[in-house]
Amino acid sequence: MTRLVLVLGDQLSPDLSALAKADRSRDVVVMAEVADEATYVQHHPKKIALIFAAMRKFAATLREDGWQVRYCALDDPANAGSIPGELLRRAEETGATEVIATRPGEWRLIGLLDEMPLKVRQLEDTRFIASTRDFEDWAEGRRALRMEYFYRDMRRKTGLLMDGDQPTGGQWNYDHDNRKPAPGSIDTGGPMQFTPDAVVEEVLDLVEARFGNSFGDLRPFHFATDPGQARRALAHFIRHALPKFGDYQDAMLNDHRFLYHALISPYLNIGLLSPLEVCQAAEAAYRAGDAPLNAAEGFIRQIIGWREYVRGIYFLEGPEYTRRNALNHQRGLPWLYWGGETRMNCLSKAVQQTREDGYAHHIQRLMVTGNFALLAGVNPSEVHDWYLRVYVDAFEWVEAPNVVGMSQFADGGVIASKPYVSSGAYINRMSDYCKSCHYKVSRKSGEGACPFNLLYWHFLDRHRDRFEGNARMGNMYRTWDRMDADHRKTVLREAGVFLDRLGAGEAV
Ligand code: FAD
Ligand code: DLZ
Ligand code: SF4
Repeated sequence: MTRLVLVLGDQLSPDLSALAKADRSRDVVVMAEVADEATYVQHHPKKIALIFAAMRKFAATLREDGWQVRYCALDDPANAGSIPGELLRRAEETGATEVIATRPGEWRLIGLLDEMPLKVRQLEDTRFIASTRDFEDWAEGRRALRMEYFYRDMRRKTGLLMDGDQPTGGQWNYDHDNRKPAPGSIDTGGPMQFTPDAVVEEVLDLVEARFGNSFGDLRPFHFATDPGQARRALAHFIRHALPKFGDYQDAMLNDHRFLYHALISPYLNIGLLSPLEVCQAAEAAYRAGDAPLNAAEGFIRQIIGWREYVRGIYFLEGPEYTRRNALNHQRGLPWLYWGGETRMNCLSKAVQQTREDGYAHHIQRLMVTGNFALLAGVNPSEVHDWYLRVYVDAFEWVEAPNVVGMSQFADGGVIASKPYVSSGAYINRMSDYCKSCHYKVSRKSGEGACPFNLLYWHFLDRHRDRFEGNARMGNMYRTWDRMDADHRKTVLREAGVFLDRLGAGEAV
């Protein structure tokens, strides 16, 4: 009996568990570009283009490998518009009554597959190093789920940067050597870019016609859209940027959007690269003497540590996680996140880059756009919605824990032991943004004071009950309490005025 094998747009890996369980001589692969997936949030047009182009190329590869593939393009008149609809249509065509799927990376789609009138087997997504079960076992009985301990287990499990049972170099983590302030100049030309071929051009025209009005520039489009290109992009990063990845991981520069970052998250997340091959390439560069240990270890930690850890949290915490709001923040997302005018240079640069590239690096996401939303008390579900919409690498399993947990503290501290908030001083230390800003980062209050300086203390003051007892935050409260009482009043008043103006939709 023929079975259907579902391959989603972020499951483009030849070793996908659903394909491994299927039989290419009798089963039929179903792939579909569908309106429901393309519109459940208004994705960045570059993200839709990347997924559709990579899906089309993956379908061609599967056919070459002997699979029977029923592929439905978005503009096919027969398109049922949703994944369940397409499965039902193909079941009717083929007489199949059973679907083999790899569990999707989002509760929404898992639920839709569960409710189908066909038998759907949702298999573990084995493209991750830790299964959801492994993570549950690790989390069981622990009071705090700190990434660092999980990461050490992943090092032991993979053998990456291990010498016997000891971490290479004697330490698990070399962060004390990392995170230097922004360098004066950058000696890498940025990520590898690919000229669109005929398949990509056709998709770009389709996406332009259907989604051209969404936030985000579709063109120029330079992403890799098949595994061969993605591997070249990885090799380019390892050679040209990895050596300084650790040093400048947290730096931000007006004129250098990518610094020493890899720009491989979209490729990892849709299956063009595997986490293990990426980490093995970084370790090989270290072993060959081409990259220092702090860089290789820092990079590998992001992938087998953070990436695996946030996925574990997403599935452990359940479908309600995205609705958490531990700090009861209720403000609407300010218009400046959609490109509305702002004189804050750091935010303006991060949003502009996001619109143009569908990309901003980690510290821009965490300490600029995320920090500001948290300080301003924006409703975390609106923040979550924004991040899911604007980044090419955004899939809920990875986006939600980073936004709801790490960046907005809306999970009450499951991921972060304290909120990631900072005044303008941090942004000034790590970037050159403040030099060309309308506001003065050195001003704590009064005309032209940096809004981050005002909002930082406003945040701490309004959440005093919750955070004063936090061992990592006591110093901040002591500093605040030592300030002159009139200065404190002025700061709080000015922060309040700023927030009122923000709420009224004024350009700030
Ligand atoms: P690099 O800085 O070069 O890092 C290498 C790789 O490490 C990345 O490609 C990524 O796979 C992994 N990585 C690094 N940090 C994380 C992390 N915190 N969580 C998971 N993986 C990580 N990443 C996404 O893939 N999708 C998202 O939607 C996403 N949303 C984020 C939202 C916020 C508020 C924050 C703070 C972080 C978010 N991240 C997300 C994590 C991180 O910012 C991106 O993975 C990274 O910026 C991707 O760019 P890169 O490939 O150049 O990464
Ligand atoms: C993100 C996305 C988009 C834009 N379009 C499609 C699509 O048309 N067909 C498809 O199979 N998958 C698409 N995806 C990826 C899914 O939304 C993704 O599998 C889920 O969000 C789970 O991660
Ligand atoms: Fe951002 Fe403040 Fe610096 Fe301006 S002065 S760039 S608002 S941190």
